[in-house]
Order: sequence, then C-alpha cells, then structure tokens
Amino acid sequence: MVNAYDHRKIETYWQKRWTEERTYNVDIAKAKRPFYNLMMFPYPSAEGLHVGNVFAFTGADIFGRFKKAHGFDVFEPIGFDAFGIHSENHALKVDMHPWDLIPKNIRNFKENQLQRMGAMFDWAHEINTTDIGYYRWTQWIFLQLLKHGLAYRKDGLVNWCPSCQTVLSNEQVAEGVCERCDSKITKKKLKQWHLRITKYAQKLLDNLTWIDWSEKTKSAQRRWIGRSNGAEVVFNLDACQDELKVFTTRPDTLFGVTYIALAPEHPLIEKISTEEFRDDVAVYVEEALRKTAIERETAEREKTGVFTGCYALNPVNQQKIPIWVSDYVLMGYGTGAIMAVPAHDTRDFEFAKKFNLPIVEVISADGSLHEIEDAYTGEGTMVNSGQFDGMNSAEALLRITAWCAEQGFGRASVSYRLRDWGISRQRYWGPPVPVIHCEHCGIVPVPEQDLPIELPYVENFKPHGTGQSPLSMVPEFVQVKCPDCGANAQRDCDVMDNFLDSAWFFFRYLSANDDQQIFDADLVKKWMPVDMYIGGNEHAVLHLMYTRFLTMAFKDMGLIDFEEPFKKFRAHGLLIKEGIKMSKSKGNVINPDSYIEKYGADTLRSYLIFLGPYTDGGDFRDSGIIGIRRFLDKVWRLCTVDCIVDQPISDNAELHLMHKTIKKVTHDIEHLAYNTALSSLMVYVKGLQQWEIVKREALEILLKLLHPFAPHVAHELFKRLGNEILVADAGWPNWNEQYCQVEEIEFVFTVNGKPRGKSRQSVDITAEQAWAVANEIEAVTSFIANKDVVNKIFIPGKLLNIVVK
Ligand code: ANZ
Ligand code: ZN
Repeated sequence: MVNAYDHRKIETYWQKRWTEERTYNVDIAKAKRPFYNLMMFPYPSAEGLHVGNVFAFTGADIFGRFKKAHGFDVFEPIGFDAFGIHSENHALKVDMHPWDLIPKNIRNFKENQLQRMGAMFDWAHEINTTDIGYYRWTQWIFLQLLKHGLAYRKDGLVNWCPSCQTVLSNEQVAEGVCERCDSKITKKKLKQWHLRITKYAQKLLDNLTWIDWSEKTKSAQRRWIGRSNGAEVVFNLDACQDELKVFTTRPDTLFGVTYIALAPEHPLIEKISTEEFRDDVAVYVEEALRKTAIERETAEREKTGVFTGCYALNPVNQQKIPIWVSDYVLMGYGTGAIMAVPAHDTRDFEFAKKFNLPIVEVISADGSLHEIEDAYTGEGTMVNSGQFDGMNSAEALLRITAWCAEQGFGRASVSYRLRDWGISRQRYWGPPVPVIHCEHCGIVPVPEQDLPIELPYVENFKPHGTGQSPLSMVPEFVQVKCPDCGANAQRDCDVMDNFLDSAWFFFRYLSANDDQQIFDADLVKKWMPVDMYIGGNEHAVLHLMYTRFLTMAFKDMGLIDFEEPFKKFRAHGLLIKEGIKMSKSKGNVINPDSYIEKYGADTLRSYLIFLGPYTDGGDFRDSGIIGIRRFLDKVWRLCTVDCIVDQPISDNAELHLMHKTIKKVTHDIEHLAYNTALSSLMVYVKGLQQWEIVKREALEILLKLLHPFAPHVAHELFKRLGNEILVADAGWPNWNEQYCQVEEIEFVFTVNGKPRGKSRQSVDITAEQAWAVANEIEAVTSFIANKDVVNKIFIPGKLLNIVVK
C-alpha cells in the first residue's frame, strides 16, 4: 500500500529535517520570549536509556512543545551526568577504563536513543560533566565556596562503604546500606571537605512557602531540613568547672529531668568520667561507635548505656543528676547531649526502667499525681514544678524558656536535622579537589589561573583499600610546588562528589561552549530562573536541595540576582513493570530501542504517557502498546483519504466536539495530565470518523493537538495536508467557549419498553445518573414500585429502559 504509515521512514525523515533546519535550536541571545524547559540529565549507563527515562523526557518534551506552540522560544537542552561512583563501579565490573567506557555509553545514548525519541533537544548546548571544559568550572565553584567560607575541611566520622571503598553522604546511605552496592555501612574517621549548606537551612525552609514545586517534593525537603523549636539549657557539673549544654524541645519538663545522657562521641566524656567508671565507659563507647546510624536510631532497640560517675546540677532546683552515655543520643543533632525526662519521653522512660533511674511526673493530664506506667507525652497541667505548678504546660513551655534566659542558664534555640554536605570522595572518577597541602602554608587553594586540575589517566583506578584516592598513588599528580611559598607540597587527592557536578548544570547549558567564564551573566538574567524543571522525586532531598543551596550561594557571591533556581518544579511518577518496580537488580528494566524499532517513537511516547497520570507513573505492559499504535494508524488513515474538503465547520455537534477537545487538551497539558489529554484526542478521532465529510480544519486541529505527543507523524500528516509551515511552528488552536457548553437533549425513560417519562439532560449523562433521575420522576417510579428491577438498558444520549417483573 502506497499510503501505509511507515514509522521508520517518517521518523528518520523528520529527525533529519529538524536537525538540518535547526527547528529546535534557539538563538538564546536574540530570543524574544524565553522559556527554559529543563529536565534532569541522564547518567549514561552502559545499559542505555531506560524506558523510565523516555517516560520522564517525553513528559518534559510535551510541555516544551506545548509552550513552543504558544509562541515561546523554548530552550530544551540535554547533557550527560557522567562522573561519579556509579559509572566508576560499572567500569570496574566490566573491566574497562571509564575514559573508554563512558564516551562509548554517551555515543549510544545520543545517537541510538536520545536522537531517536523525537524530543526538541537543542544539541548545540550539550554538556558533559566529564569534559574538562565543564569540570574546570566545577572546580572554580569550589574555589569560590572556599573563598566565601562555604567550604571547609574537618575531621569527622563519616559513612564508609567497605565495598566501594569510599565515603558516602548521609543521603547516599539508605537503611544502613550503601545506595550503590547494598553493602553495610561502617564509620571511619577521615578529613573531609564539607560545604556549608546549613548556613542556608532557614532560607531553604522559608522559600518552600512560595516556590511553585510539587507538594511531595517540598514536604520531603521540609522533613530533611527538620527544624525543631526548643531551648538550649546549661547544666553545671557537680565536681568540676565544666558546663554541659543540652537541646530540648520540651523546656516545660525541666523539673522532671532525672539524668543526662551524652552521645558516645561527646567530647566531654573522657574528661568527666571518674576513675571508677572510666574503663567501662571506654568499652561502651568503642562498641557504640561501631554501630551504624540506622541501628542507633531504631526506636524499638533495647536501650543501652553506661554511667560516667559524674553528676550535673539541674539549674532549676540544684538537684544532683547522674550523667550517662547512651547511643540513642546522636552527636550530629542539637548539642549531642540530652536532659532525660523519663516520665514524658518514651525512650527516656525505657532507659530509666532498665537502669532503675527515678521517674518524676511534671505534667499531668488531669491535674492529679500518678504512678507513671508509661511516658505521657501530651500536654496538661504542671505538677512537681515549683512556681509553675498548676499552669497549662503549653504556656509553661514559653514561661520556663523565658525564665531560663532571665536566670542566665538557657535560651530559646532552634535545631535543624540538615547537615553540612561532605563532598570528598576517595575515588577516581570525579573532578579533583583544587587545593594544595603545604607544610608551611597549610591549605592553599589552587590559583584560578591554574585551573583546570586535570584528572590524570590512571591505569589502575581501583580503590586501594587504604581509604585514600587512587590519585594518591600517582606521584606526578601529587607532587607540586606550593603556589604561595614554592616549597614542595601535595595536591589534595580526593575527587568531588558527583552531586556537585549536577548541582549547577542548568547554569552551564546557557554557556556550554564558553571557555572564558562559567556562564554569561546577561544570558542568565534573560533565561533564569528556569521556567519549568521536571524530574524524579527520588532527587527531592539530594540533587534538588544542592541546586537550591548553590543558587543561594551564587547570589550571595554576587554572581546572580535570584536565589531559587527553578520557578516551577514538577515530579513525575515512576514506571513499574507488571506491578514491580523496574530495577537492574530485578532484571526487569525495559530498553526502549526495540519498541522504537517496531512501533515507532511516536507510539512509544504516546504509550508511555498514556499509562497513567504523569505525576503518578504507570505500569508498563507489552500488550497496551498495540492499542496506541492502532490509534495512530487511525489518525493516519483519517488524514490521508482522498476526499478531504475545505468546507467550514458549521454543524453544532461538530463544533461542540472540536472546541471541547481543544479546551480539554489545552487544560490537561497545562496540568501535565497527558493521559487524559490523549484520551480526549481518541474521543475526538472517533467522532471525526463518524462525520459525513472529512474537513481539513478539523484534521489540522487534530494534528496541532497531537503533535506534542507524536511529533513525527503529526509533522508528516500536516505536510501532506498541504502545509508549508511545520506543525511545530503552526501555533496552538483556540477554543470558543460558546461551543463548549454542554448540549442538552430530551432523555427518555421507558419501563418494559413503554415510554413513561422524559427529562432535559446533558448529552453526556451516564447510566448511573439516568437511573438516579428515573427515581425522581413519579411517572416512572409508579411503574416500578414494588416490582423487581431485573435489567436496565442504557442507550447513551437517548434513553434508559427499565425492565421489571
Ligand atoms: C527533654 C524532653 C522531654 C524531650 C520530653 C522530649 C520529650 P526533635 O523533635 O526531633 O527535635 N534530643 C535532643 N538532642 C538529641 C540528640 N542529639 N539525640 C537524640 N535525641 C535528642 O527532638 C528533640 C528532642 O529529642 C529533645 O527534647 C531531646 O529530648 C531529644 F518529654 O528534651 B527532649
Ligand atoms: Zn607553602
């Protein structure tokens, strides 16, 4: 058949033509109506693009095409997030060098996959985080952060993956195991570079009130920042001069403190432990430090601890209270020390029971005193609390905080769960940290004009198990002259966390080929903040938090004049495969290539976004894709018949269908409800098939509305209808509200085939609605009362026949 829908031919033709005509390349300097349409850039794995990526990118691309049709100059760049442990581990596994493997993967991604999916990618702005022209600016950013006091080096206990032989950030540890390889995490003491994200904790939290982001992403960020209001209270030590600060969210319970507990890492432990208890304490601390954070934070775990022999004085009543060490207290939160109130805190209650410590009730639900059988954590009336007795506890909380401050032993205080971002990685595949360690001058930043510090080709890039980066084994890399004093010095041998590469990529797209500066300030002013960013919610607290932090830091450095990178962020859902999450370990990851080959990219795109609401995701089943292909076949036949006429559309039903469809598709795409937009297009096509004559106007509207989903076939058919202009450039149709009104008809009710009543109803009335209406019409109900309704026959838009016995 001459006329067949040959997706291979059409898709190849249009991809070539778009490239030649630069259809989707924007002149970003001259553009009049900029719209920056961003998506999360892929990590170029060896397996190639996953249908989950195609789903994500297609959803973003539909939005971009929609905006372009509305007259915006849409900038839709793409690139590769190619550094990092993930790539490196893969290279190790397949026994290839990352410098050979990664470029190969990128070529496959680009030529065999991304360029075939029909997206409006502007390849002129492609970036790759492993290009020296990119990572020199990652290093430059580090130097700026250092200069502005936002990068610092500190010794600390870090999460250590014994198998990857590297430090992981808290975000990279899930349930006590390495996110990459599932090995159990241990702790290690290492000197690490940290970025001071905590400086922005409050701003990161505050801005969540006004940025237009998916609610689930914002709430994940809120939890991660974890702000708690409370007080810091100072306890003097009984036997020595030292004092101890605790953080509490419950200053109202201060009179009920019966012991203090310190985190095993607390710096005062050694000093305050008495002779008698010192050895026990040391043993306990050593054991505790071997546990993972997750083990320690599990609430159900049996409480453990050890007494230090030392006492503190409760500042409110000078009572002597014992100081214990327990691993349920974490060093990284508050002050690493707690005032324990067994009567009102569950963990403290368990601990007190186990170690026979006193339990003093200070808040009573009913105002009277009780034998405490379980921690009471609610509000109530103050008891056993001196001058505060009888007061409501919520008020006492404020009063006691104020009183502590007056008396000089406390103050209101806020704690955040957010930690500074550790970025040193003892690995190979990343940008080297641009600093030099000099015996005389200490830490010396690499002078900016000496950037980039190139990542050398190291044959044996495997971790050496020493806790040091493989770069430390390369003397030519390590040995340098100190830029300050000229003495022999050493380079920092760690590389930077992959999340730093991806925390600023959207700035670089604008100046992808600029080797003079990180970005062009005028272009940034014109195009940013990004108008729409679409990506996975699994990045809610890692990547998305870091991008916000860096943007805030850039603003404070005077590089830009805004503090939030994305005007709008929407999280797409996840694709699953027959009910199970797609993942490499389950071996159920679907590669898009064979589907593109067999059915075409247009079918795959449409199918993926038809699986469910874009923001929820969907279940990939092979069987469904054929249905979508048949729909596109139908569109093809409709638009390629010989008898298409130019006659205007004047029939009311036709106008109604057309305008209603335009309105619905427009509204749905705006809200990323792509699946329902596509189903209204299916209804529209079904309607068009029933028209007596095929009218050009109705078809052109179909193609304009369909083009974001199935760009190749829409372009081809639009051209075949005789248009010079591309459908991508043909604009978006408008609807006339007047034709969208729902049409009313005379709906008929029959009982056993005999007409019994009528009612004016919308043409769209459903069977359920009709049955409900029938029950309101006396002329109908009188014939069905006291009878068994055995059947209901519904004819849409016409009648409901009720069969009774
Ligand atoms: C006394 C108290 C009495 C507390 C009471 C609670 C209930 P959030 O809400 O998560 O901020 N805490 C403080 N620092 C800690 C640390 N480093 N490790 C473990 N626990 C710590 O929790 C704050 C509460 O958790 C604080 O308030 C403190 O216990 C404990 F009836 O102080 B509270
Ligand atoms: Zn020096």
